[in-house]
Amino acid sequence: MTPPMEQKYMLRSKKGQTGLGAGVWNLGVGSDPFGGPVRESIAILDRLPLLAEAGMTYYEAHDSEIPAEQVEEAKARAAACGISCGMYTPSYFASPIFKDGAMTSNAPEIRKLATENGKKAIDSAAALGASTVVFWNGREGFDFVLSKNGRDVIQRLLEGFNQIGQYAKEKHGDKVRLAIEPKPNEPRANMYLATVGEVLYLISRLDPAHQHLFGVNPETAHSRIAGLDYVWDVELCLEAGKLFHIHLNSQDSQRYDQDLPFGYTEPLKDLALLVVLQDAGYPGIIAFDVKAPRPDEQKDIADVLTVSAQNLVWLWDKALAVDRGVLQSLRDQKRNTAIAGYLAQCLYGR
Ligand code: 3MF
Ligand code: MG
Repeated sequence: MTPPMEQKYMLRSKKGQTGLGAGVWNLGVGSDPFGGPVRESIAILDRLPLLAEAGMTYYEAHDSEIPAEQVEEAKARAAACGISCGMYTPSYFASPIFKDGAMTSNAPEIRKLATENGKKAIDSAAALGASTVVFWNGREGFDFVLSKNGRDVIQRLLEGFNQIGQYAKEKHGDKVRLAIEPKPNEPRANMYLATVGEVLYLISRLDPAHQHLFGVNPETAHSRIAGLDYVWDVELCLEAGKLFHIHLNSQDSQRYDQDLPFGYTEPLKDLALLVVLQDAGYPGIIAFDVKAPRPDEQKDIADVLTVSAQNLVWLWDKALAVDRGVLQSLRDQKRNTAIAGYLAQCLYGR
């Protein structure tokens, strides 16, 4: 299953970028809230060749993983193994300073720091050659109602993202785009920007001068944790012209965030998702946000990526073979159940 060295997974007949991406954080030490590391930590830049060997074309990293001072070194290391930075992102969750939020903190100095980190991340992304900066809502949220004024929170988010958008536009033109990633809970009991719909609403309120720079990074597991359908969430982004990036994984029911390999829990819906992406001609990078499971051995740490990539490539080819004429004709005949059957035939049939 593992592709030979240098061989990258590519999506056939895809518009735009055909290679796959994954986060350096995907290859972690296996810790969870109940137990510390079970594997030796691999230095961040040493993870780049592992991603390349797993068939990735792009890597993704947080500012806490590859800080501004390491950008040149990261570029050289990535070039040496034939991958490049597809997405860069400020961490609004790791540092204790953001324990009660970043842009939505009640403390003005924390909000200022969050905005500054966002601007710095845009510069680092540009230096790394990444065209997308993702803003995950991280610790933006509340565990207790009334601990923040929700109406102020919207104003703070608008203020922060407007400053960041203006900076991106002035400094880099349209080169770096900004994608907000929603999540409904974890690490907070309740998170602001919980869903794709909320993110699109926020974007609609941003200054029109740089609103076009903002889009969405929907993640499979995050929609499913919210009890929402991921295919529809992606369709919503596409209709709005706001699908700027994508984080694929899978999620075993509506519980804590698992970051399981793509294609594992709901392959039929994943097939439908790929039909939607193909029909929309989505040109961006398809990236995985998965987590090497705690029981996996160090030597097998990249299995989570090769399993995801193999599932994606297989499903992508099956999606190309889905006869759109058959789908349309079943829709015309009002045979909704038969559509589910046709998809199953494309997935499991001979
Ligand atoms: C958490 C996530 C994050 C974001 C990342 C990129 C650690 O559930 O999905 O991964 O994807 O911070 O902004
Ligand atoms: Mg993610």
